[in-house]
Amino acid sequence: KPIGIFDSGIGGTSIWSEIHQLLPDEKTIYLADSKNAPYGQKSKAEIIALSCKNTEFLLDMDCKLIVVACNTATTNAIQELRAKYKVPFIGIEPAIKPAATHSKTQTIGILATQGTLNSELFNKNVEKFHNTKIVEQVGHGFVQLIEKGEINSPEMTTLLKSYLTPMIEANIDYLVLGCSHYPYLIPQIKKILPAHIQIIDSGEAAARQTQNVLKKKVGLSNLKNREPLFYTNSDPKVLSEILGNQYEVIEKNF
Ligand code: DGN
Repeated sequence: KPIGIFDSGIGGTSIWSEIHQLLPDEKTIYLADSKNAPYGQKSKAEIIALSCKNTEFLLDMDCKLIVVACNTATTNAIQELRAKYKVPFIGIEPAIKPAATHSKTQTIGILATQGTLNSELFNKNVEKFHNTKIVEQVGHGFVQLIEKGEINSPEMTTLLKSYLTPMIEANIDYLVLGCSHYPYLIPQIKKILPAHIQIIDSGEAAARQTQNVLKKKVGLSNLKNREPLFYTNSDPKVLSEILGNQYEVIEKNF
């Protein structure tokens, strides 16, 4: 059976690619709910409803495990998803722990959506690291630009500079990317941040956790056809481009 992966758009492909690299024998189905992106400013109830809709689409395709490749959906809806459906769910959360543990300046920066930074799950996690100063910044505008394929636009550079400059001034030595869209901005971010500031995202950890759960609970794949499938309810071109135009993208109204 396949692994199902969804995000409020194309950003979760950053998580998909880590999973695909670590588990090349697994068949994956990726669902981009770009029509409803961004989830970042939606209410908790709306995020739960959309996450259920995405999950049901993937369950109809017989997925054995679901990866919620979206911090906003994880921090707002994963408890409800786990309570409602029988399959295991892997979520992604901002990697505060490794950043706070390794920070020498005891100051770290986090970029995420409003929905993630406001969530109870995120705030409970942050409370554990009260010795670390956490400079929070909502990535207003990032998801919309990435969904339009404008990763390297001058507008993006301006936004990045305005969000990162106060973090540099606050003396952060780790920057946590708390949204699955943001790893696509790493080359741009590296041009702005001084070299000693480390950037952390959650992709690799999510892939390792997926592997563990498959081994312990669900079982590894024995499918012959492992070609990944990609679905979107918006313009397939943008999803196709972010995947390096290597895969066919299926447009479906869901
Ligand atoms: N990719 C989503 C996340 O990780 O939070 C955010 C996208 C959005 O809908 N704002």
